[in-house]
Amino acid sequence: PVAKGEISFTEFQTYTVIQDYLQQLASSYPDIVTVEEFGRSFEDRPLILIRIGAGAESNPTILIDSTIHAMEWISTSVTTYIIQQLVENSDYRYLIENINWVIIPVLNPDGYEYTFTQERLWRKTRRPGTLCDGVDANRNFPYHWGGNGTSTDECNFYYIGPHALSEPEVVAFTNVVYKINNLVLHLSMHSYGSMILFPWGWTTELVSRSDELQQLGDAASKAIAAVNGTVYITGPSSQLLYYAAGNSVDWITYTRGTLSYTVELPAGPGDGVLDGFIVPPEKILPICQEFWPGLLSFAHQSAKI
Ligand code: ING
Ligand code: ZN
Repeated sequence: PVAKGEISFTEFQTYTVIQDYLQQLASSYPDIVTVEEFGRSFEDRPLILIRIGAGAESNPTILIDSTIHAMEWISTSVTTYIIQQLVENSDYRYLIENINWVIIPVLNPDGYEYTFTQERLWRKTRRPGTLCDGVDANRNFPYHWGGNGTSTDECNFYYIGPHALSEPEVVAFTNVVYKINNLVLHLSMHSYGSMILFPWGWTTELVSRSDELQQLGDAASKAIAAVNGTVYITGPSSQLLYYAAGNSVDWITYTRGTLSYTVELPAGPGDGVLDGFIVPPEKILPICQEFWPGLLSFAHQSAKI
């Protein structure tokens, strides 16, 4: 356990702990940090983002969202670690002087809370259904909604919801995106598979900036591998992983043309399909630390600094 307002990477943290940490950063570093409620979840939890910046409002913006899928706890840890480094490690002052950061550590707080209290491997939102509850919020975006890699069965992992944008978390996220000027990079943090994926999820056709997306992804994965030898493979999600229409990265690429990636962090050690989501606590910090140079590479290249 950590004291109120503090964070640690020796264990996974609840949404309350993360919110308290962000509020603490906002009060300790008021010149560079603001914390904002950008909406409410289905169960009325505050949806929280942190803005970090020490330069011009016109600086390029990098957007990171995490934990749209409840059980992918390592993504919450890595995103919180990124926030900590940007705010509290003065070595990286240049990153906040030259880039504005918008970071959402937990986009699906209802599901996240549920994984701590009821069902460790819950993925979806907590919207009640008839037979089964929850919507896959990463199939609920309004671009090729209901296409390849999705399900209309509410009991399925990849259930698209009653209509596109049915989930308040997705609506709130799209509204954040619409308001960002000069968006140069978006990362959506997931687990698992050690992959850096770019569009499209809905088709295997090539996306328009695919050479650039491949090059930045390869550079990031090289930087990550240099730390402990962990290899992240890079390529289009529909070719490397599976189809996933209606996801956030496809939608941002379509609406903004921004470089946008899904990051699949490393798996836990189990050999079952679902065990991969269970990362032992002692692996949290190494996974965060090895990802950090990858983030630096992405930041330098996308913002040209
Ligand atoms: N993976 C992503 C998913 O939503 C993905 C993979 C994302 C594929 C976006 C294509 C586009 O299924 C996990 N682990 O959730
Ligand atoms: Zn996911």
